[in-house]
Amino acid sequence: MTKKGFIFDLDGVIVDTAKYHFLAWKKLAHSIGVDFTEEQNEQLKGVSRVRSLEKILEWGNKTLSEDEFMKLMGLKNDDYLSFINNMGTSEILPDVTKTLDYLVEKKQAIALGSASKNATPILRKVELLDRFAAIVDGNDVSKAKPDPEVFLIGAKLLNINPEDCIVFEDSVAGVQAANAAHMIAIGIGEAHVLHEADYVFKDFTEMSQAFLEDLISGKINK
Ligand code: B16
Ligand code: MG
Repeated sequence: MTKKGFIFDLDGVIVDTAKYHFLAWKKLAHSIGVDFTEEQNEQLKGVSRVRSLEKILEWGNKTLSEDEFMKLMGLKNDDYLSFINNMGTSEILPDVTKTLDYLVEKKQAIALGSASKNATPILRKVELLDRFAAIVDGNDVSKAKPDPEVFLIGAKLLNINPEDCIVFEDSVAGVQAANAAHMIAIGIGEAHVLHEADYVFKDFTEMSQAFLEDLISGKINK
């Protein structure tokens, strides 16, 4: 049996940090007189920090000097980290730990593939860092999702061919990145939003052990 690589996105798959990004971006937007809604926050899922601020400025018709831009990014991240500091294991999304532990028990290779530059401290806070053989995050990539770079680096670090990797993603850009990497794309969220994924589950409680077993055995492939 060919060894498989399982690559997990972080925000929206393992933990719901979108709510903290929302609070931090809203405070920043208001500080420069720009409105910021939950709908707009949705559009920032899976999007890098730099690109997120660029989008907020576009929506508010604002321009900033390079210095102001960098300063605001720093302030946003400080705010975001103040929420992260209070995170604990109770914030892990349903059945994520069960799924990770099953894959560990089955000796599968597991990596993280996230746009966040705060991935390692978040995984440490929720006590899941030890489940991952490789972490690829916003500090390691030069091209953002939907570019496949983040997942291809993950496959390389796991020493598994991309075609033998399975990606769990909650964002449209992330699903597109998995497809571009020729990996099995499993959407976590709404089927009508993630329609480009090979399979979609509302969350990990809906994913059976038999399905995971079929991924491991290769019965399910791209
Ligand atoms: P940071 P993911 C993404 O994480 C978030 O979905 C996105 O909203 C955020 O802007 C991005 O990380 C960067 O996060 O500011 O912590 O570097 O979904 O790719 O795990
Ligand atoms: Mg995500």
